[in-house]
Amino acid sequence: MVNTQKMQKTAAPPYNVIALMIKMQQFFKQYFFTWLTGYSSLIFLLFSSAAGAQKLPPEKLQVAQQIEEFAQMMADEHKFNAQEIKNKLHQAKFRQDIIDKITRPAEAMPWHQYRKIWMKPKRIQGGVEFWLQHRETLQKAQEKYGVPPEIIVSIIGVETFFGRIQGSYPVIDALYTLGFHYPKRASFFRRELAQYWLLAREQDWPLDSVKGSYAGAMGMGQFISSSYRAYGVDFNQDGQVNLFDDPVDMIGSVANYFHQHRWQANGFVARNVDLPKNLTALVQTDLELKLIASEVAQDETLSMLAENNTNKLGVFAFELPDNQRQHWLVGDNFYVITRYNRSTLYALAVFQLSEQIRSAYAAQLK
Ligand SMILES: [Ca+2]
Repeated sequence: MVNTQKMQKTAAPPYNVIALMIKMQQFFKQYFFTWLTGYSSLIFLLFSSAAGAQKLPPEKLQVAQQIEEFAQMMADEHKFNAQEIKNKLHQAKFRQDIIDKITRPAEAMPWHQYRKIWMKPKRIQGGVEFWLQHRETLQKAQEKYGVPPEIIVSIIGVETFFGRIQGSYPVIDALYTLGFHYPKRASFFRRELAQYWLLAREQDWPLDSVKGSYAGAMGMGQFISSSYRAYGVDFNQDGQVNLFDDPVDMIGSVANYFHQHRWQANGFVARNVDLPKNLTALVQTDLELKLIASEVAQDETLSMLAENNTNKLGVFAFELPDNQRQHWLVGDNFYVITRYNRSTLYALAVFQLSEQIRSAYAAQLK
């Protein structure tokens, strides 16, 4: 299920001493007025040289302090051994390439470039083969969760090319890097790190050996730890939730994820529209859909946009070459796809790929 290759161990600095120094500094800060903190820092420095500890630059000291707090929280809230958590985190590797990747996601591309990554004959054909191979499971998932096969197949196709590319970053390194060295989203990734620890304990995984994406997403459907715990299902009922190399569990889990995020069976997803000039003000940029479908249907000007199988509607613009734009009217189910990855580009790519896979599948059956 998971790669059990051992991580290379590196010698850990004397972090116990650092932890003690941080505690001392916190103690001084707590019990003296602000003007005294200068003295506490002096005492801290004296103590650190007396203890023979390495002098750490401020950012490293801050990370050490955050690790200390994280380990303590894991001990208090989830009964882990704080020292073991600290040891693991001090052995985890910071990876600059992860920071580089998260600051330049594919979703920042213009639509016409982004679309090309996914709409390839190989991926469409791969989807048809995956569908044929797992026809019964996909049918079972649709019956239970109301999510059609083409959407499940498309998600697994976009995420990992049907399980073939699942990511090569140790999850612990990814979540450590983003949780302690990427302030913009540190609290999110530290929460995921806590979830990862809980998940590894539940699944009895060796913590160091699980691999995934640069953002710590795992398996065929690239579930982050909290999603794995909340939405992963043992769809083949063998006693394990295996989203790494068990397509049956993966299909059930993707369907369950969509179902829990309120996918409507046979509901409207998206349609390309020629938006009249007087309606361009409807184009929205944030993901929450703005238009109430029942009101749209009653309005004379808007009624051209009406769709029955949805509660809400939204209009998004997508960039084409030469500064051209394409407009898409979307419904609740489109919004549900953005719960998997919060991007309209992602949702439209998944939808368009699902349509292509569906027609190619139907053509192959003839
Ligand atoms: Ca299973």
